[in-house]
Amino acid sequence: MADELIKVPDIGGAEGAEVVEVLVLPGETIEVEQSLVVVESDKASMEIPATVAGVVSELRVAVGDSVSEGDVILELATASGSEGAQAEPTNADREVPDSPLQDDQDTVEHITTLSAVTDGAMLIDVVIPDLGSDEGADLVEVLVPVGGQVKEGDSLVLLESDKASMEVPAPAAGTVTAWLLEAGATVKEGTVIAKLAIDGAPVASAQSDGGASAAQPDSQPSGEQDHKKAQASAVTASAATSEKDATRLESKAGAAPSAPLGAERAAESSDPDTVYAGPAVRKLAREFGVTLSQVAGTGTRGRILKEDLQQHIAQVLAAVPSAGGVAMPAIPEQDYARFGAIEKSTRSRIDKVIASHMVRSWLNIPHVTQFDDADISDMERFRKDLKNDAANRGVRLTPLPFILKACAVALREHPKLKSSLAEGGETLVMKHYCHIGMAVDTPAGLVVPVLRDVDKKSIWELAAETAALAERAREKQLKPDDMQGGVFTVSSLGAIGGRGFTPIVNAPEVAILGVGRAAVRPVWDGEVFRPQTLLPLALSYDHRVVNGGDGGRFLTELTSLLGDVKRMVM
Ligand code: CAO
Repeated sequence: MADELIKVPDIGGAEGAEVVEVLVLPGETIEVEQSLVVVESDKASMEIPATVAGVVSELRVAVGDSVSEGDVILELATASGSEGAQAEPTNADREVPDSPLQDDQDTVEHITTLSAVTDGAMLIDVVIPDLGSDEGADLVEVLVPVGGQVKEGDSLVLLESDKASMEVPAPAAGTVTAWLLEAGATVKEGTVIAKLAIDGAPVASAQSDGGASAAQPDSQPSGEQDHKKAQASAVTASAATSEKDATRLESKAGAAPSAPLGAERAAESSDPDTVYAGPAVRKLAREFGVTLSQVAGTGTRGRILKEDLQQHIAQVLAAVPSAGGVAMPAIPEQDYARFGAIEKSTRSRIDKVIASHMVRSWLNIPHVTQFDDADISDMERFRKDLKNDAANRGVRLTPLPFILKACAVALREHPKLKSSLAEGGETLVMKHYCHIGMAVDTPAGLVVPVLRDVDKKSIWELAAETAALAERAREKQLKPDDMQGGVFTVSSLGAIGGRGFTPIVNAPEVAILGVGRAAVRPVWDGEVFRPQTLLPLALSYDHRVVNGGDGGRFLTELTSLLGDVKRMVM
């Protein structure tokens, strides 16, 4: 081990640049080129990177300090000085060994020794207790910053495993002097996570007034004064940084599925100073009027990158309705494992495409759904009479081809229901063809192949074609062309069951028919109840194009056609 001083490099001749952020903590393992502090001058703002890898043994600057070229930023314990320094994994990247940081025993000892020798403090290790399993747990949130004072039993960190979430209490009252791990690390029973200077023992930050933020280095003996000043300011810097760190950990946890506590705090925090982001990002956020606490950071330890901000702005813009209204609030993520066993699977491409298509239709189209029952008693008798004929032709004759044919005829009479809006709603496109989409339930998800020229085809042709298209859909044999060009959609859940549902219009179409399960029901004919086979129908339409009168007339026409199938061929 050797100590290396990291100094302010040439920062463009700027004298007295201000330290606006300290990005590392004492005890933290850092890589070559990792940003250590951010400084800002009249002329520029820049992040100062590490020239060697190692463990931060002492911070020499704090937020608000003024620095110039050559000033020492921090002291780094390196493996063998700068020549031998290699990029080491960060804590977040490192798999924590069974025994507390076994692989880094030297490092831990070094940190302990440094603290003990320089402060003369009585430091104890904060160790992960028995977790009730050998699996280990994720450290999801650090609840106390460096310099933070705790009472015995106060929670220090939040852990989460597959089975449980738990807080680790302070083993004694005292001051947290260093965190050895950070959020994202995996811990097991025995892992040392922090150093605690127990009450009554002197620590740099506690010696003056017991607080990390009000150290009074002037009261120290003169021989130690400079060092203590640096030490006190280092702890102050750590505390300031760590408050940010705690906040960004909270923000990160808020974004993660597993920390409602953090989520609440992140939502409450609107103080831009407690957010972990560089000056360039802050400037950009100011320009766009973005509250940085609402942006999820994907940089090291949750640092907000320029790309995060750009993505946030893009998402906000996408969520803003085109005319007035409010942005749609996101549904908060949940950690379902907290309530019981769960299993996750990746959604199929079809599922994801359909989901986004549904959201688009649902959000863009003012939906109205109208219901009616068609008396298909005659149609069902006719269909059953044709059973043998169908078997001879090798087709299965279900109600669907009749429904499709009836729709084609009704659409001919009511063409508005097969139109589409164009040019931002300025134009209505009327179509002189009648291709109808048919929703098919497949193991891979919902698909909607399109039958061409339904108005020109016979019931037999439609029966053969629906069966063939449904089979190709289930075999994943459909081509993109098979699913394009529809003017109207029929979604039949009749074989599956249910009396009715409100289908979502398949944009840019303006109407869709939902078909429920037919059943024989008693219907009053003015003198007696007669049994009728009733087919429940639900017509959803885009109210920008189709009004209630149009919808009602179309549905009446449709039920009438299904009630008297001879009319379909007229
Ligand atoms: N009422 C009562 N029985 C019905 C019926 C209805 N509305 N519709 C169909 N049936 C009967 C059929 O007559 C057939 O019985 P028989 O063989 O005794 O005649 C049986 O149910 C099975 O029919 P099917 O499902 O094989 O054929 P279909 O032509 O009715 O439907 C298809 C084909 C592809 C539309 C259908 O299989 C399907 O996938 N439907 C689901 C559509 C869907 O998921 N929509 C929801 C979209 S929104 O999430």
